[in-house]
Amino acid sequence: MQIERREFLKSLGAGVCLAVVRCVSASSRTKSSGAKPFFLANRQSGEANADFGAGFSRKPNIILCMADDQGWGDMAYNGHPVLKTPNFDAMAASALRFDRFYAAAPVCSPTRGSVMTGRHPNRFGCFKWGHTLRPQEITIAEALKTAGYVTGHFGKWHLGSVRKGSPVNPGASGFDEWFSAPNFFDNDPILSREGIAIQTKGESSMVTVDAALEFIGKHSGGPRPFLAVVWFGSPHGPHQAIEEDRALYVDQKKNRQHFYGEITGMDRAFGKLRKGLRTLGIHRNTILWYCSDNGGLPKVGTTGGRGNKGNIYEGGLRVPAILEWPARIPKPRATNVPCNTSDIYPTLLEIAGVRMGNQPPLDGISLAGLIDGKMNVRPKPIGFWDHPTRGISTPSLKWMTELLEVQKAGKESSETFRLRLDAGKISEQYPEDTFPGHAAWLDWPWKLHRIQGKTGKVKLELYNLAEDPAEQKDLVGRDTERVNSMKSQLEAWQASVVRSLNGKDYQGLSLNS
Ligand SMILES: [Ca+2]
Repeated sequence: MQIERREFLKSLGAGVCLAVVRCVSASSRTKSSGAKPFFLANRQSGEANADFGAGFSRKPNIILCMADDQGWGDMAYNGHPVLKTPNFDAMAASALRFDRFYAAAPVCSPTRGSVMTGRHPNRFGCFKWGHTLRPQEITIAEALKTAGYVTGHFGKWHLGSVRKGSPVNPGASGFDEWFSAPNFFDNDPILSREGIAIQTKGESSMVTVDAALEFIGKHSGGPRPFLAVVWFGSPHGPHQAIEEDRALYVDQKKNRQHFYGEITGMDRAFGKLRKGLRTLGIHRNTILWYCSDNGGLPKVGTTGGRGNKGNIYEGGLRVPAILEWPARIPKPRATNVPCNTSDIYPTLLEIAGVRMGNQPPLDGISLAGLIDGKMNVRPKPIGFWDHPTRGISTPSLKWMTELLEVQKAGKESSETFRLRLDAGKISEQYPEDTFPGHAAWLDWPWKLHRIQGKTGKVKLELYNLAEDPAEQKDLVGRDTERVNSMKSQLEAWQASVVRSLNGKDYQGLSLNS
C-alpha cells in the first residue's frame, strides 16, 4: 500500500508551530515525526509589524481572485475602448499593477494548477483543460494551513472534482470550506457545497462573491487569518450577461454585448468584495490579488500580443493582474517586471513565513521583494510549455444538474469517472530527451520559442519583446549564441519538468509497506 504525500502530511496534523508564529490550538495538534513542514522565525511579519503599527500583529488575510478567459486588453484600465470596469480600474489606480503578468499556461486548468502549487502544471500532468492536480502535490491551501490559516474555495475549481470522495476535490486539496463548480458556470449556477449540490440564484460572479464574503465575514473576527480563493466563471463562453449589464453595450454586436456585460458583472461583484473588506475593517492587512487564467478569446477578446487563448505567443499568456495590500503597498505603483501565476505560491509562503519540508521543485519565485519595491529585474527566466495532450471535457452544468437530481432523490451518484480517483496514479513514463509541443523561454526581453511538431522536427524563433512586443520579427538567424544558450536552458528545464511528470519528485515521500 502506498501512502501519498497528502495523506502523509495530513497524518502530521495541521503542523507544529514555533512560538513566534501565531497559531491556533497548538496543543490540539498531533506531534509526529517524518517529513513535517517546518517554520521559519517570521522575519517578514516582524518587519511588517513595525510598519503596520498596532493592530497588524497578525499575518495578512489572503484573497486570490481569478477571471476565466479575460485577456490582457479586456479591461478599461488597459485601454479597452468600450468596456466598463470601474472597480478594477479603481483598484489598479490604488494598488500594485502588474503590466507584464503571465498565466503559466494558455488555458484554464493548468494555470489554476500553477497557482495551487507554484509549479509548471506539466510537472504534475495537468496539460490542458479538465486535467487535475495530483494528490501528491502540496497546495497553497495546505501550506498556509500549517501556518494557522483557515482556507476556502469559491467558484470554478477545474482541478479535479467537486464531489465527495474524490482525492482531488477542493477539500482533499486543503480547503476547509468550499462552494465550487467543476468548471466554468453561468447565472443561477448549481454549485457544490462540500459535495452537496445547491441550486443558487443570481449573476454568476455575484453568487461567487456572496459565498466568499460569507466565509470572510465569519472568519474576519476570528483568531485565524484566512485564505479565500475566489475563481469566477466569467467571461468564459457561453456569454450570457444579465440585462442590466448587457444594456451598457447596446450599440455593440449582440455577442459582444454579452461578453462585455459578463466582465462588467464580474467587475460589480469584485467591487462588492473589495467594499466588503472595508466594511469589515480588514482591508488594510488583506492581500487581494487579482488576475486572469489565460489570454484573450478570439473574436470578442482583446489580447496583449500575438495569438489568443491556447497559444504560447504573448496573446495567449499575458493577463491583467493587480495586487492590493494597503499595509505593505501604501502608494499606487505599476511594474513591468515579468511575473506569472507560478509566483503566487512562493510569494505567499514567504509572506506567511512558511517553508514546507520536502517541497518539490518550484518554477515560481517569491515576489515579496517586488511588493516592497526592491525588485526591478526578474532574477529567473520563465518557462512555458504547451504539451500536445488533449483536454478532457468537464461540462459543469450537465454534471451539477445530474448531481442535484440524484441527491434530491436521497442518493449519491454511482458515476465514478467524475471523481477522478486515478488522479495520483502515474501510469506513463515520458522520455526525458524529447519535448513535443510548443515551449518558450522568457528571459526578458528575449523570448525563445521551441516548436516541436509531430515528426520530431524542432523549429526555433527568437523575439526581443521590448522592441517587438507583437513577436513579428524573428531574430533566430541573427544571434546564434543567444539562441543556443537559451535553447539549452529551456531544454534543461523541460527535462526537469519531465522528471517531475514521471513522479521523481515524490520518491522520498511515499511509504511502501
Ligand atoms: Ca480560462
